[in-house]
Amino acid sequence: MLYDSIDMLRKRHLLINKPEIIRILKIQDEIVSQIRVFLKKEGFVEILAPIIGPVTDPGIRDAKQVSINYYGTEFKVMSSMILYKQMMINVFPKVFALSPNVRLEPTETIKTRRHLTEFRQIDLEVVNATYKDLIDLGERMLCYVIRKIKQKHGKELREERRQLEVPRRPFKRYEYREVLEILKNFGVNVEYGSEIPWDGEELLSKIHREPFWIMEFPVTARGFYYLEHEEKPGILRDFDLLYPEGFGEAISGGEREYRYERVVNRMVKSGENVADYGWYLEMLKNGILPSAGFGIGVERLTRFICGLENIWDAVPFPKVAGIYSP
Ligand code: ASN
Repeated sequence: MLYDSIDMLRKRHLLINKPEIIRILKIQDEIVSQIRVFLKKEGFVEILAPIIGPVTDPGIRDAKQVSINYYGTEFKVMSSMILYKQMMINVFPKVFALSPNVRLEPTETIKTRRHLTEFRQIDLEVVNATYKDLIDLGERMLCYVIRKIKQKHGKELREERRQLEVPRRPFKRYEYREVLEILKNFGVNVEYGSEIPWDGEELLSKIHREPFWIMEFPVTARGFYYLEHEEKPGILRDFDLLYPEGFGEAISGGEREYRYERVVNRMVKSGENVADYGWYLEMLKNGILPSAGFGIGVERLTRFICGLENIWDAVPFPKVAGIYSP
């Protein structure tokens, strides 16, 4: 909307009080408030998200983690708080946090218009839940928020020229292997076992009018913390939600591996240095209940609800790969 060049993106801070940006930020305030209302009604407890720690989520595709010097020891800035929210499940049966994350994405992600290097997710976790329970929760949460935004900000959505419908439930559910077949029919070949590339995700998103799930990714495509199917070895009990109309990935989550030996095994297989995860493994050894959870990106949800071309309009001070900005 406001950008015809990267130079304009560099000067984005000077555009912060444009009516278009104000309108988006008002809607965003309501999105976050309504997610909190929804989760409170569901019995969730809000916890404070960690920002730094000895390790962070390694399952961030081609992005790089950020290290800082913490009194002479290497610490990481959170790429996601997955390891922490899983551990909080022994304290509260349902937890969530508005969690800030940093991921140094490759510079070509500027072209996807949906990647930020600093972003926030609503990260949540539920004790003794299955991935299908979480799929159900994600659908209800998304429909609730969209309904509320339509009620409270219909005027602003019209000003954005955004036609937004509350999606019909249940959303379509594909298994990963089915999605590979669909992509093949469009001439996109994805090797079984690898992540679906960004352009593949965008294509899938563009051919849908409603949000849809991709479930059961292969173990080689994801982080060590997802639970493997007992009856389908090599396949995870996990999922992504994709927005329609080309907006792409919305949610990522699944059931957790919570058994100490199996986690160590998976870490070794995925090339992690087990010694780095001391605190996490200590807690697992003491016994952690089974759980499932997901994260939903706040800026991406704002982009989808407002129908924005670029994710960087969905945050007051955007950080985009390779761009120096406040
Ligand atoms: N949010 C994801 C989860 O809950 C983790 C992530 O952000 N990579 O499983």
